[in-house]
Formats: sequence, C-alpha cells, structure tokens
Amino acid sequence: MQDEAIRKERGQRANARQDPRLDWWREAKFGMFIHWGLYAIPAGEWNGQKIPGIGEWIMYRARIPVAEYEPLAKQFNPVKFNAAEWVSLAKKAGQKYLVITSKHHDGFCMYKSDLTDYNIVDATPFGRDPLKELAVECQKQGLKLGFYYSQTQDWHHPDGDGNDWDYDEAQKDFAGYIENYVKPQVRELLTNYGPIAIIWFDTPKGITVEQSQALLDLCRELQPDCLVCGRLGNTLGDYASAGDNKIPQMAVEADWETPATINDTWGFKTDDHNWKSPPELIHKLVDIVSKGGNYLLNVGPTAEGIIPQPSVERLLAIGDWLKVNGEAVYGTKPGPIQGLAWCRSTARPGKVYLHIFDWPQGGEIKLSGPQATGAYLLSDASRTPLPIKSQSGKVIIKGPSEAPDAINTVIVLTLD
Ligand code: H79
Repeated sequence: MQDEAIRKERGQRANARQDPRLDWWREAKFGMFIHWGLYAIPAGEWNGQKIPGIGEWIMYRARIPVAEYEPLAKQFNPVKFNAAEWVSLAKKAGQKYLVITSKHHDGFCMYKSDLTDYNIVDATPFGRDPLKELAVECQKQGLKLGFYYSQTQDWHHPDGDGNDWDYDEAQKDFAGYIENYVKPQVRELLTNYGPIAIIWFDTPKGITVEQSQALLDLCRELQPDCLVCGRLGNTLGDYASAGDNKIPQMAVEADWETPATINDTWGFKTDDHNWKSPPELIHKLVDIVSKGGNYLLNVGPTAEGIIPQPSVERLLAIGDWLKVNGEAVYGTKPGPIQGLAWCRSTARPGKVYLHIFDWPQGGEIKLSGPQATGAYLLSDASRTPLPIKSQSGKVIIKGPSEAPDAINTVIVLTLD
C-alpha cells in the first residue's frame, strides 16, 4: 500500500522486503538521530536576527555566504562532548541504533576527511573526530551505528546542490561532485569507522537513477551488511523513509522509518522550546510500530557538545516505559486491531498486544477482536488473568477501573 507519508522515490527497493540483512532493524524499532554541526553555534540567530525554521538550515534561510559561514569552524570547540554518555543515553532510552550527521547540507564534515579541510579535525580548535569516538563507544556498549550523509545538497562545495547565492547553478558540475567528492567520502565513512549499520542519505532531489545505483553499489562493495536508507533516491533504498515527522494513516506493507524531532528543529536552536511531552512521544513510537515502522528520534546537541536536558528527560521517560513494555514493541508486527483512536495493537506469534492510550471508564475494554484465550497486563509480572469473554464477534476484557499506566497500558491477549 502506498501512503502519502511515504513518497515513492523514498520507497523500499522491491526485493528488500524479505532481505535478512534487515532483520536486526526490523527488531529494533527505535533509534536515536543526532543532528550536530556548525549550525549549533548560531543556534537559530544570525547577525542579531532570529532566523525562522529548522536550525540546521540557517545557512540557506539567511543566505549566508560560504565566506561568512565557514569561519564558524574556528569557534567550534565542543569540549563537553562525551561519546560514552551519548551512547549510554540512547541505551537507557531503549534505542537500538544511532544515526549521526557526518555531513549535513551545510557541507561541514563532522569527521576527518581527506577530501576537504572543511572538517572537524582540520578546521576546528577541537581537533577530535567525534564519529571515531562514537564508533568505539557503540562497539563497546553494543549499539548499532549509522551515518547521515547529505549526498545531493552541499552548500559549501561549488558543485553541490542548493547554494545559488555563492555559486552559479548553470556552472555546476553535479556529476563531478558525486564522482570525485561524494563517492570518496562515502568510501571514507565505510572504511575508517568499523562496521556501519546504516548510511542515511537525505534529500535526493535530482540525483539520477545511475548515480543512486552507483552509491548503492559502492556501499555494497565496502560493507555488504550496511543498510541504505530510502532517501538514497529512485526507490533503491533497503527501507522506505517517511517524510520528516510524517506518520502514515495505516499500516504499511514495507520496511519503513519515520525520522522525527522532539521539539521542532533538528539542529540545536536556542529558542525552540516546543518540546513534545513524554506521553506524546510514547504514543508516536507505538503508533509507528503498530503500523510496521521504526521511529528515529532526533536530538540536537549544543555547540558545547551537550544534549539539551529536555531531550534527555524525555528519552529517559520513554526508556522507563519501554523497560516495562518493551515486549510489546521490539520485534513485533502490526496487530489485527487498526484504525482506532484510543488503542493500537502489535503482535507476535501467539500474542496480540493492546496498547490502550485512553483507558475506558470502569475499565471494560470492548473490541471487535481476535479470538483470545486469555488476557493479562504486561506490567503484571505474575500474569494474573483478566476476565475475558467473547460475544458476537466482540472480545470484552475486564481490566482495573483505573488506568494502570496513565500513558499507555498494555494488555497481552494470548491466542491458541
Ligand atoms: O536533516 C533534517 C532536515 O534538515 C532535512 N531532513 C531531516 C532529516 C531536510 N532537508 N530538507 N528538508 C528537510 C525540507 C526542508 C524544508 C524547509 Fe525550507 C527548510 C522548510 C523551511 C526550511 C527551504 C527553505 C524550503 C523552504 C524554505
């Protein structure tokens, strides 16, 4: 089924649906996205002006010339960055993979590249390679690591897409940029950092089928197990990518992922305080998983290297909920009950998990539902059976009169 939240060109390659290379990713359901770069310094403000929109787009939105943006690198010294803490936070949140910006649209490389000096090791006083430090920690703590890489837009490279205020679009050699810059950089990323679980390309725009295919081939040659996100373009990715913050209306018959923000920006912005609440975030995670997707939830660290405290608190709240209810999330498939406002369902062989967002008054749960033989609360370690009866195609479960979990109570239905 095609949902408008998942555009075709960002879809899943037809023969990837059964590919066992994705098995870990199908289990994982929840990942941490990290948008970190020079844009964390202006943090939404340029020359005393508040620049509207997402923080990592400030160079574009304010049409900042390369000559003025580039010197930000000399100020970038995120000495509070601690790879072990970031990885440990992701683990506490219940996230199973981490994807970090290696190069966003602004073109600044957050890793040591030999293709340009415009990188964190050569151009900043910091002089460290955070991707290397994260790779070490991910190995140590057992988290899968992925790299975001902007393959089409590059507002710093004269031949990259997007910057028409410094460079003449008509003079650009985009094919040369892919060949002589993007490919060698992808080679660096898939050679110098150990096993990479995902390459997260973004905004394919006008990239041709041949160019997308060549990048896919290169990834396969270097790390055959590395998954390639659907934003490679031209429906060649290993899994489909929904639009930013977009959740399909119904279950989707594909492997797919929603990348999403906790507030409204990806890259850090001082003034964005529009944080989604923990219940909202837990509901989004479960909504996505109930429709067969993964949730890649973003944090935008500051220029000092700190993950904002409101993000930390929310991630820990999600992790607390998952500690009790993870069985109803990880490794599940969409459940048989779909399309209700107050309830979602996930399933695994022999079990259906009802996620009750709005607990009914009196605690009687009535569904047109599966023929279940038993029911219990997932949070109840002793699995005390809840009274259950089937009546003319309906299943009626008698739960406690008050919601056991104010955010989302999970009831396990056992099937024959
Ligand atoms: O990396 C994050 C975003 O920066 C990136 N995708 C996620 C994962 C992204 N690239 N493009 N877009 C999102 C679409 C951006 C559209 C907008 Fe704008 C940028 C709306 C406002 C700023 C450019 C300027 C288009 C309209 C105004």
